[in-house]
Amino acid sequence: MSKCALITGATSGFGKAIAIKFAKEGYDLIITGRREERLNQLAQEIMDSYGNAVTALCFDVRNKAAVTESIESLGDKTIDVLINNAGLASGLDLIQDGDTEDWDKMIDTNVKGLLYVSNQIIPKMVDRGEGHIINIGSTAGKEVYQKGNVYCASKHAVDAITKSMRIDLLPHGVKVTQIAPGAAETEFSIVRFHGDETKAKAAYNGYKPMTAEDIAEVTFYTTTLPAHLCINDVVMTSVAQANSHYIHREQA
Ligand code: NDP
Ligand code: 8X3
Repeated sequence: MSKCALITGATSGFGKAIAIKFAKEGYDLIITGRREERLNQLAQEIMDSYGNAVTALCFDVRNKAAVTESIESLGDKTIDVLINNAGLASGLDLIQDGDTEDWDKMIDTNVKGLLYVSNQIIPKMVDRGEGHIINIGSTAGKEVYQKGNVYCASKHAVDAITKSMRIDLLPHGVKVTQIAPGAAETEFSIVRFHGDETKAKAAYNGYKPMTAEDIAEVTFYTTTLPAHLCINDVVMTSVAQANSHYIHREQA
């Protein structure tokens, strides 16, 4: 029987690339996101191209009741791999200039949303004595940088939650992995800059950033190891980036 992966935030970027990679490798999928048309289109494309079973669940991870209802609708379907990917940066401002609506979005999505989804799925993994949770963190969860304040805090929380999950789930055979990427060109910066495509593009000027497919390859790799092995943490960047502070940009 095919294994099944649930991927949050599959309507673009990493989540979409991860869905396609897992489908190519034979997984059945549950894909989620808020943009229903994109979600259904991806589900259809994957079913047509690879013949996998794909369930599309449209919900906002910030809405606890919607998360519960959507995941309960799956009944007793086994989820072998949960990929907590849905997330965003909203704004890039000094703390004194920050917009509390941006702060709410980031904390509610990146931290509380990840917890709401995990809360629905972890108990079933514990009952089965197996499963794999992969949380998409960030280099922003490893170091803070100017104007990163609340986004960095939310990704430091993902780092801490990942480590805590691994400790709490130790007796239950559930693997817990964090993937912590640096800069990758997706819709991330367009969202961060509230739709300003010029500012978004400038984030990748002068160097070759990672692609969503790079993250998908590495994410999938962490699921390919023998049952007794777990990759705990992957920090991955483009070769032009050392960490949150150092990116080597060629001058135009
Ligand atoms: P994208 O903006 O391309 O994708 C974000 C995905 O998250 C979309 O599918 C979006 O779907 C979903 N999402 C956002 N908010 C919600 C919500 N409230 N409820 C449900 N789904 C939501 O960005 P990336 O693919 O780059 O980002 C994916 C993850 O990777 C994020 O957690 C991000 O913080 C992290 N990351 C990104 C890096 C980068 O440089 N790109 C580097 C390191 C980490 P929809 O809008 O349809 O709901
Ligand atoms: C996204 C990478 O450097 O914009 O998590 O924080 S960065």
